[in-house]
Amino acid sequence: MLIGRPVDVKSSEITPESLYVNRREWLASAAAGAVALSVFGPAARAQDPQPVGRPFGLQPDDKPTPWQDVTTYNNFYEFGTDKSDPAQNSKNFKPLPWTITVDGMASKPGKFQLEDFIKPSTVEDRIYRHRCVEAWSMVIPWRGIPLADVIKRAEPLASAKYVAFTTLMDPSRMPGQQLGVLDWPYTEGLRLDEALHPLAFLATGLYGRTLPNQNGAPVRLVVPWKYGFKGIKSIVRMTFTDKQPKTAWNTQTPNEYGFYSNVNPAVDHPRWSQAKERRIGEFLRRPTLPFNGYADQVASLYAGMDLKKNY
Ligand SMILES: Nc1nc2c(c(=O)[nH]1)N[C@H]1C(S)=C(S)[C@@H](COP(=O)(O)O)O[C@H]1N2
Ligand SMILES: [Mo]
Repeated sequence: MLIGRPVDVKSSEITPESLYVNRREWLASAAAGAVALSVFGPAARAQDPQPVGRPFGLQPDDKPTPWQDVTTYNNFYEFGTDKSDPAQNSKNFKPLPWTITVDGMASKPGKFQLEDFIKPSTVEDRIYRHRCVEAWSMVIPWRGIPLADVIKRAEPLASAKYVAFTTLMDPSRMPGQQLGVLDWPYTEGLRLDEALHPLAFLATGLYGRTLPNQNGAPVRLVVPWKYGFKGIKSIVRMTFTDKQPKTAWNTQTPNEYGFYSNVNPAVDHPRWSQAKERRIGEFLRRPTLPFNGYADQVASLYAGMDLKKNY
């Protein structure tokens, strides 16, 4: 794993398709793509990477969502609000070099270069379910490190109760920030015990490759039992605090998005039901699971809390 290098793409990714796939294969995949696109969205292509990683909390009928979908159907408002915008508009974004500031209530705050922040010895591949608050879902093979690793290194004080995250603020590099859709920069937060849970993950890769810009390069949060918007992208700051942090979506629309945002089929969004979800690439909707299928691991974090009130 080459963290800290701008490219570890195979030459196949940067060569025009027609130069390395034989013509018959290319025509077949293009035709299959065209048919599938009309019903389900883009189909898997022959040259796409194979998923790697240990499955976490997958159901028997879960299979990784094709690379093509994971990298072209994105929410990343810094690069536009349509699902296809981030892949298009982040093409020229150069994430490296990247500095992360760790500050607030911790004994070992500091500023780190990405390659010092993400210790290669703890990098692993994990396949997680992903549930967007918009009632669609995916299964995504991430590469990264447990969030607990960087938190423990920072040595938060006993008085710290939360960790806040902030996305890069740079409207010249993130053109969506020139528009007032959100109160930029995007922010998120977790209670410290949630952040220390072994499932909470900092991703620097996808499908065994360097994280594409549209998925939050060079480092983003993944909290698989929560709605996808908790997974803040392109993180530049982590702050330990004793106050519940402000979050981008809660600030924008407080009656629709709470701080916890645990996946909960029993609590509808004010404008739509959360009982079911559409798995990207599938036609029929499937039932949504409490905590997105991770209840056995995480429900105890919320013992005694009213999860209808604390959504
Ligand atoms: N900075 C930032 N992070 C973000 C978002 C965003 O708009 N900006 N969108 C969130 C939402 S709503 C989702 S569902 C996930 C999508 O991640 P993916 O595109 O890798 O699937 O990113 C989250 N992280
Ligand atoms: Mo989302």
